[in-house]
Amino acid sequence: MAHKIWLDGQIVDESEAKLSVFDHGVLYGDGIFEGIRFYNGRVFRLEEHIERLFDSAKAILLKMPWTLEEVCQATVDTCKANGLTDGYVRLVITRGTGPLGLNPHQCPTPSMFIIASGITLYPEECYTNGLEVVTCSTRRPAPAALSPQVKSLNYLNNVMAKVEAIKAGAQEGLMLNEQGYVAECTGDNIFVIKRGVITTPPVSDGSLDGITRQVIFQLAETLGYTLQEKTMTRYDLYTADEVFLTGTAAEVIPMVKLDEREIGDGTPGEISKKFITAFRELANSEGTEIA
Ligand code: PXG
Repeated sequence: MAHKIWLDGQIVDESEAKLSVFDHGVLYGDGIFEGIRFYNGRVFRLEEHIERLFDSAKAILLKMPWTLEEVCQATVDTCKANGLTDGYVRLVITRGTGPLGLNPHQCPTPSMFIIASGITLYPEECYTNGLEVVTCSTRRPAPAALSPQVKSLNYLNNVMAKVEAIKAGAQEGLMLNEQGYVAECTGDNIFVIKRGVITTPPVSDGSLDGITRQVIFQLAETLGYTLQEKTMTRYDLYTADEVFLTGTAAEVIPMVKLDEREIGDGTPGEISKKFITAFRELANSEGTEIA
């Protein structure tokens, strides 16, 4: 069935949801996005995602013509218009239409569109058997070049890393920062477990401060695990007992191999499994009602 798309205040058919070729989102990747999951008729962590969207807008000097509440409502309305109870909502805000040339001040009106659909990052069996990952030569750009906190429409860096991973026969790629320390995967944050202690790189090492990453911090407290932020090299991953990845699209997924080294015994670890279960329970039990 064709999607119903929220576009600049109206719900339209997918075939009618069109942008100008002069939109700076298309011409320069000048814009931002969010990806949010909804489970059981409820949008998970809606406010957190929309607040991050507004932070991205502020960072790129994009003045939002909608309030936070209006964007939350539009997100819920799009899920409802598509008759979905479970899926993935993708919000995109572009700088809008303007003449050729970088100057964003010549684009008076930003555009927003919202898609409610589904997303599958990895085959279902990877959630039970674990992911195989390779290190990419494509580095995460320095935070001083473009902050990884801005969810911008410039994802080529991550796309190229993903291509490397696929070419190597892996499902996901590990991205290092310019100093060679672990940053994150192409669309997921990373958590490493050694002797019961959970470690994740600080976001200053070049990762997005994922909403799912924050859920893991919360679950670690509930489940009684020590969680620390520490700069890591690949050695820390090769010698870990367990590793798992997190993201809205990815959810929580075990990683069992990196660069041909088995992590732990090469199967998803017990602590990772506890987090996967706890995440699913939480995601299915709270959120903003769609109905
Ligand atoms: N790192 C990067 C670079 C991301 O883009 C995450 C981590 C996880 O963050 P959250 O807040 O989702 O826990 C992301 C998430 C898509 C898509 O097509 C979006 C992401 C990842 C993969 C696909 O919408 N962003």
